[in-house]
Amino acid sequence: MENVESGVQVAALTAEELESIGSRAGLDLLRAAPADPFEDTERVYLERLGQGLLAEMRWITPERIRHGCNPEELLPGARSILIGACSYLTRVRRADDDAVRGRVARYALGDDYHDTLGAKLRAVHLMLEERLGRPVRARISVDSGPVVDRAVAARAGLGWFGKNTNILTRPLGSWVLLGAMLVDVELPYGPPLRKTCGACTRCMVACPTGALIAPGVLDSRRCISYLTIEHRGPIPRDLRPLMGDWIFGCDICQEVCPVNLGAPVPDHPEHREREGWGQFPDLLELMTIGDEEFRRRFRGSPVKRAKRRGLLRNVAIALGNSGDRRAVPVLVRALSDHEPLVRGHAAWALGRLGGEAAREALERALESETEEWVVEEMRDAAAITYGG
Ligand code: B12
Ligand code: SF4
Ligand code: SF4
Repeated sequence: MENVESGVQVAALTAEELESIGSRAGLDLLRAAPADPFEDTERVYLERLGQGLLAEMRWITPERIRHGCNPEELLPGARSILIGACSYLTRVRRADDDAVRGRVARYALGDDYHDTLGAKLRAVHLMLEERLGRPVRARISVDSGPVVDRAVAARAGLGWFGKNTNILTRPLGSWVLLGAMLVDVELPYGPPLRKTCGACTRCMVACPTGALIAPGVLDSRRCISYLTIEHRGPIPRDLRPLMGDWIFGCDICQEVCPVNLGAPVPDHPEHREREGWGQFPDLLELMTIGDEEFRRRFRGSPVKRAKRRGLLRNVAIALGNSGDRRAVPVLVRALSDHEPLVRGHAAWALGRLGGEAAREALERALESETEEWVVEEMRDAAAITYGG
């Protein structure tokens, strides 16, 4: 089953067989790269961290970066890293009604991919052991693990780095999620693709917050995806109007990408819209959900990462940006939410929508509000309503 060349075990497996194992496991693409250290990635990553470009994602530490860029530290004896990709494009239809709706990043419509991709990689592991006829030591890492998924994908020739920092693949474009598995066997490696974005800068121009500050450089502090998913506290006021109707993640820099044009829609069931959720959810309904309903609706979904307070914070901003005063009653109710984060952003949204009902509610809420920054939000919002 294996050749032994100069002390290195080389698996007798072709690239086609590897691809076929991937597809039997439910992956759209599967490639392998040598498990050498990622020296350039480590340098760039540490630089970006030092420049503050990774915002307040405190779990990204220098130690974690060093660890993730040195496969030997993650799996002693690692020879290869497998990288699997799964497209999350599904068929979606926007309801033909006049509800106030928000927008959700496509990757977050279905089940949590940490679970689904992890299960597919476990299946790859089993098939690999069966095909090689020996135990294979492996370590799986999907997203939240330290492995630098995109750098592995680029090295393995699965895709290339776009200026929006995403990995672009053929024919699935950047609409793919990645999962990695370190193994202690050599595998057939695809050469890195010699593709680049050329002169295109569409994503950089289209980003509403100017988060793509240079080709391939993202300032997370300005990225709507970061703000709506990872950021824990109040969202900086100057960025709120720029967030438009995005309530969880953002797809703009992928929607405008020409490489994504005409990408096939595999419609994997695990990525389809979940009940009570979807690409264009009804914001008035969402703004009223309680803790229990949040837990029920988003169990096993990527959305649970934002927690109820984060999601409702985002919904309040989108309602404020909607310019639709039908949102006033739910926002007024949210002024007495048990979460200060929700109260503060509901106040901001009411200030933006304006009108007498909004003003009266803000003034009433000010009488009992105790949280200092929320008081400030309410005061400023009430003052704005006097203007319009
Ligand atoms: C932290 C994180 C985020 C952060 C920061 C993202 C970022 N760009 O740094 C936030 C929360 C903002 C985020 C957002 C999103 N994320 Co995210 N995220 C991650 C995570 C956990 C780590 C990424 C990381 O290490 N960033 C640090 C920087 C330094 O890495 P980098 O940008 O890749 O750096 C490389 C490039 O800059 C390149 N480079 C250097 N110089 C130059 C110059 C040029 C010209 C070019 C082209 C490139 C280039 O080299 C660097 C080193 O390799 C990974 C999972 C993982 N474990 O890897 C997912 C991951 C990158 N995210 C993913 C997704 C899907 C998203 C979103 C699309 C979700 C959404 N729709 O809202 C957005 C996309 C936003 C964007 N434009 O990047 C996917 C990407 C899949 C793909 N096709 O690439 C990943 C791989 C998760 C997964 N396992 O599938 N994410
Ligand atoms: S995800 Fe949205 S905010 Fe972030 S870089 Fe892309 S377009 Fe900009
Ligand atoms: S929009 Fe253009 S520059 Fe941006 S990732 Fe796509 S091809 Fe590259």
